[in-house]
Amino acid sequence: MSVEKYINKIMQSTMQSTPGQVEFYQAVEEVLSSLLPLLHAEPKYDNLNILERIVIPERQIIFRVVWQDDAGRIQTNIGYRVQFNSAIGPYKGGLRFHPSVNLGIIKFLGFEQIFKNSLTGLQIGGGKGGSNFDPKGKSDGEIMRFCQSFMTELSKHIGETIDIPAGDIGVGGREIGYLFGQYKRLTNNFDGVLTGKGINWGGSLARTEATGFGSVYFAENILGKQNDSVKGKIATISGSGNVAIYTIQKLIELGAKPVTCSDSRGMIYDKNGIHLDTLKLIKEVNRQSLEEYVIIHPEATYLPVHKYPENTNAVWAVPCDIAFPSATQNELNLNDIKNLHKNGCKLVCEGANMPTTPEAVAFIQSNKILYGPAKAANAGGVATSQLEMSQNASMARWGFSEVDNKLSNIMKSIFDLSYNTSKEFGDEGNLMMGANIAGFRKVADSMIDQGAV
Ligand code: NDP
Ligand code: 2IT
Repeated sequence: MSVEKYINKIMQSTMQSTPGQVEFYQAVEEVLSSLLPLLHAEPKYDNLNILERIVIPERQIIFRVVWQDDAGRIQTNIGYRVQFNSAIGPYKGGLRFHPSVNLGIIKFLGFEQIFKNSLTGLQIGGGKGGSNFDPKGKSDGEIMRFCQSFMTELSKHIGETIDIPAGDIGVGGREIGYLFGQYKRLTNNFDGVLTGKGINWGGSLARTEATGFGSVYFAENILGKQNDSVKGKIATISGSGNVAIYTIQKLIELGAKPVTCSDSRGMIYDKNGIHLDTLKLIKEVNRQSLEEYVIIHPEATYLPVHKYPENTNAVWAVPCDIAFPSATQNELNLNDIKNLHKNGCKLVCEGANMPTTPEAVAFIQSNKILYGPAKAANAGGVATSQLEMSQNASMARWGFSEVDNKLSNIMKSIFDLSYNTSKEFGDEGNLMMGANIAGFRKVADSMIDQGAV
């Protein structure tokens, strides 16, 4: 059977055995199709059935999460932890709390995490979890009771050398605190079992900033190869959460001008540059809608989602040199990339996981737009999580600049690895192909070393 037919067979059997998981199929299809040059060169992955194995999680845990709201009513959610691959280290990956969460979404994120974690060069396997719980509009007490109930089950499946969850959409420092408190109460252990912990109780400096900072460091590496940099560039950013905020901060620090941010209700365009303090106040302190921004800065404009032109994300219609999708999956489609291209955008660097639709990725590649694929560009977050684990295990504590320097070096080595791998397989500069092959090869070779498990 040809390699192309083999991949097609795996896609078919994945769709048959796990129906309805569209985001998962999208992630698998992207990885498998970019492995073609490797599979042609190396028959061992095919002969040893590595692809069949790698698309099936080692274990997936689905559980009921029951908690009581402030009115005394019993509420029920579904909890997930998908332990996808432990060939190169303990399962590692975030938890997402969002009403859209289902098994297919957690599996897509867990699958991406395998290769992302491999690219960091650190000993971490791939996993992901979460719940369809919606933190919006909940009181602190409700968030705490939900987190305690969620951890009551999750605690049976995790451990500092087994599986180490962290944050993702809807899970930040507050939620990690409640989850850690309950884990400690249940197990009587002060383990580094979660990352993204508070600085007073085992967290690492620079973990909060790491994904956004790392994404901008990755963009600097891409632009550096063209003797260019982010300095002086107009940047558009989607999202206004952890990744977006620290992407904006680093862009400002390096002399770029970020002019947009967004949330699920609308977007801000501030042609003078986003005011970081205002953004942090609205989102990190007050947890408000972005609409508040124009009350403080009336020169900026706010556009609600219902006024976006049909089938477009208005963030990507704003003229820019560089774009950082940093909210969620499939938030940048073919119309959006055409808008970006028309307006002269030269780089798309993915802070979010799988933010660009397959049609838009194809457009990026055929129009030679520079591209930082998510599993490389946003790997700074999980890499710094591993630096937190490392500090916990050795009872050490590193300063901010020490961690930030390590992060910057890791992002450079991910860029170099992806770039050199693209060159090795005959498509120099195709970082998506380079990242997928390099991430896959290390995991697949480790699976081969460890036998039929
Ligand atoms: P946050 O919860 O801090 O922020 C998410 C942001 O995206 C919010 O502004 C949110 O708006 C917006 N958003 C979420 N879902 C949607 C949606 N369906 N439509 C429109 N806007 C949406 O999450 P993070 O910043 O941590 O995560 C952002 C992305 O980065 C995700 O794809 C995540 O997987 C990825 N990522 C995160 C890492 C991390 O370390 N945190 C590491 C690597 C990747 P609103 O508040 O209105 O919902
Ligand atoms: O998608 C991701 O890489 C994350 N949400 C961070 C995971 C982690 O373990 O720090």
